[in-house]
Amino acid sequence: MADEKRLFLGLDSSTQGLKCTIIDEALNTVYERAINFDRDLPRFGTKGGVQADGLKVTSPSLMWVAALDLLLEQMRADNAPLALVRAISGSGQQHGSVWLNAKAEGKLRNLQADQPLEAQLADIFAIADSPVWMDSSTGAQCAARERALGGAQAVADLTGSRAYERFTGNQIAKIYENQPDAYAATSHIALVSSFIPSLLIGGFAPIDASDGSGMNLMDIRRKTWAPAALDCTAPGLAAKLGPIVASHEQVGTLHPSFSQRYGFAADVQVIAFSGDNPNSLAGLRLQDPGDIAISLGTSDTVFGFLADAKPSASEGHIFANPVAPDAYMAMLCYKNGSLTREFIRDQSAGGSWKTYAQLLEASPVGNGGCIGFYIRDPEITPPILKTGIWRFDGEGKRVDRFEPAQDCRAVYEGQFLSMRLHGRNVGFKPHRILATGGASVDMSLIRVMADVFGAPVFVAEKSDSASLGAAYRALHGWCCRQTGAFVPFGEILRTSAPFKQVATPDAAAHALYTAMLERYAELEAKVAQLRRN
Ligand code: 5FX
Repeated sequence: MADEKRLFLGLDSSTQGLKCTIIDEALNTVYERAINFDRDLPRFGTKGGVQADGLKVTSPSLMWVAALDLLLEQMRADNAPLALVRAISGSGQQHGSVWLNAKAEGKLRNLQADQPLEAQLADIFAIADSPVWMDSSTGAQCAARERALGGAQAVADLTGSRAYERFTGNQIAKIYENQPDAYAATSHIALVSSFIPSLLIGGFAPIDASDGSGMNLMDIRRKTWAPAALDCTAPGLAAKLGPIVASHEQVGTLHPSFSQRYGFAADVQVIAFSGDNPNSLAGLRLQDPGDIAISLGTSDTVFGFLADAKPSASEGHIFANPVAPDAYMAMLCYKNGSLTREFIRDQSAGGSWKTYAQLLEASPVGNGGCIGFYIRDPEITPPILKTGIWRFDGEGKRVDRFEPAQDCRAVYEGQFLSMRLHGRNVGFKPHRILATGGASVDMSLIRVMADVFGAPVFVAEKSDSASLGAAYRALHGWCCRQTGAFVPFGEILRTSAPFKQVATPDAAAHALYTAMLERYAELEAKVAQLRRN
C-alpha cells in the first residue's frame, strides 16, 4: 500500500455548476468532470444557476445537494479513481448562505449509502432559496450596519471590506428583519463553501478564514468573529455560525456512506473548503506581491497576494490568504463581466467573437478618446446600482451612440482601465498578470489587458483555476496534516510547470492608456454619481 498512488480531489461549486478535478502528488490532473445546473438539473428552473427577481438573486439550496449526487454518480460511471483519493477540498461561490434547520445535523450524521443525498436531505433547510453573491437587495442593512459600526472605513478596518450588499452579514441582517420566523428556525448558517463539505463529513463543517472574510462579520486580523459585527446583525448569531478555521485545516473525515456508495477509502480527509476566488489564488500559485490574477467570467475579479492588509472603504476587499495564514489577499470584483461583453458582441458584432476581434483590430488603441460604461447589472466596483450605458466622446460629451467598433473597443478598454485604477488603490503593483476564466482564451481581450497594465500576460494551461486550486489545497492540507506542522504552499508547487506567456505589452499603447486613466477616473466618478439619483 505504501507505494500506491495518492490522489487529491478538488470540488468547485460555482454559480453555474459543480466541477471536480483530481490531481496526483506531482500536480498532474488525472480526472475532471463538470455538471451545469441549468442543463443537467433543469427541474430547479435556474438561469445561469440562479433565480433573479429584481435586486434579489437566489439559488435553490437543494440544487447543490442534487448536483453533488449527480457528479458523484457520473464519476462512478466513469470509473474515476475514487478509491485512491486521500483528501478532498473545494471551493464555493463566495458570500452565498445556506440556512439549515434543527433536523439538519441529525440527518447529515445519519446519511445512508443506499439513497441519493437529495432524497435524504430535502427537508433540512430553514429557507429553501439561498441568497447568492449576485444579490444587491441589502442596501438598507449595509447602511444600518455601517452606522452601527462607526462608518464604512471602520467596517473595512474591522472586517476587510466596507459593507457590501452581497456580503453574508448584510444578507443575514435582512433575513432576520424580514423573515424572523425563518431566522429563529435556523440552527446553522453555512456558506456555500462550508455547506458542500458538511454533506461530505455528515456534520456542520466550519467556515474557513479566507471565505469567512467575505461576510463583513470576521475580524480580518484575528480571524475570529467580530463581536460588534455580530451584535448589529442578528441575535444568537455566533452559535448559528460555528467556529472559523484556517484554510489548510482538516474539517473532518468523509462520511462512511460515501465509501459504501462510491468506493472511496475509509479515511479520506476533508480539508476546509474556501471561496472560489481564494482557491483561484491557490490554483494560479500567486505568491509574490508583483503577481496579480485577472479572472474573466460571469463576474470579473482581480486579485493578488498581499503581505499586509490596508482595507479601503472605497473599493476592493481584503481577505485572509487561503495558503499563507499570516498573509492576505486583495480583490476587486466586477459584476459586469462576460455577460456584458457578450451583450455588446450581440449588439455590435452580430453575435460573433470573430467579427468582434476584427472590429477591435480596425479601431485605434485608445478609441479616439471614446469611453463607455456598460452597466448591465448593478455594479460593485465602483458601486453603481442604476443600470444603463453611458458613452462619452473624445471631448467628454455624453453621446447616445457609438459606432459598433467603438462600442467593442470601449467595453474592453473600460473594463481594464477600471481594474488598473481601482487595483492601484488597493495596493497592486503588477509586474506579471495571470489571466484565467472562460474569456481568457480571447486573445484580442488579452492584448488590451497587457497594454492597459503595461505588464506581460500569462495563462494557465487550464482556465478553471478555482477547481484546480481546490485540488492543490486538498494536497496542501493533507501534507500539513501528515507532517503535523504548516508546510509552505510553495513546497507543494515545486513540480508545477511554468505558465505560458501570451502577450507582451506595447510601450506606446501603454503610454496612451496611462494618459487616458485620469480622464477615465473623472468620467467614472460622474457615472457613479448617478447612483444617488
Ligand atoms: C466575489 O466577491 C464575488 O462575489 C464573486 O466573484 C463570486 O465569488 C463568484 F462566485
